[in-house]
Amino acid sequence: AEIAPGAVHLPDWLDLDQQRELVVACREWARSPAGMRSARLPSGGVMSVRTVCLGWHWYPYRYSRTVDDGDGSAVTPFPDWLGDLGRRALADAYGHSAHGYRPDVALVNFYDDTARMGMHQDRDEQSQEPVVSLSLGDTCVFRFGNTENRNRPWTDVELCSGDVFVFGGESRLAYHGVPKTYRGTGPDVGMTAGRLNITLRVSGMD
Ligand code: MD5
Ligand code: FE
Repeated sequence: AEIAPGAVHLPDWLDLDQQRELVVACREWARSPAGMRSARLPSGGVMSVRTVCLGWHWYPYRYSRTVDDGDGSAVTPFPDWLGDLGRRALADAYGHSAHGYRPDVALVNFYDDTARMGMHQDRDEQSQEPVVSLSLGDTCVFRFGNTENRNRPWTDVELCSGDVFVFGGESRLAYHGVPKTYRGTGPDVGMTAGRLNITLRVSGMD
């Protein structure tokens, strides 16, 4: 379903085996030296979401090759198979080949049922290429806003385990957030609780 120009929701795109394999991979990435961590904002606040990055390390509001806001360890590599998955998702969302799409960053976000992500734009990438979002575990409310400001109008969409959402074109710079995650709503994909979101992005850097 196209929610807005360039914003396409593909419910139940990943089968349960693919979801389980991604959960296993996330668990492995979370154990890497760069680990799952709550980013500290310049305001002094700490994000309630916990994040591990692949390819490039994101921290508010830039990318680096090493964990510059932590122990300086190397960033976990971005695996080729994840780029392949992103190209398939993009092709299915837009109905044409995406052979030129080369994501080199993944942000893996973990939400427990108290975590929230406030309305924001993703503008730290030096590329306007689409973002591919994969959801695993508990269902959340994803709030898709407008490109002007963090206020209404917005559209609330429930994202469930296995759903894909692609944000490109006019929607690439829309404000968005995650106001709610519903505890205990996910299928059995190897997580005891919470939601994992994997976003694939093109950093536009070398
Ligand atoms: C999440 N993560 O569910 C979301 C999925 C983040 C973040 O927002 O910054 O880590 S990414 C959703 C997204 C990306 C780029 C553009 C738009 C949405 N959009 O235009 O709505 O953890
Ligand atoms: Fe975002």
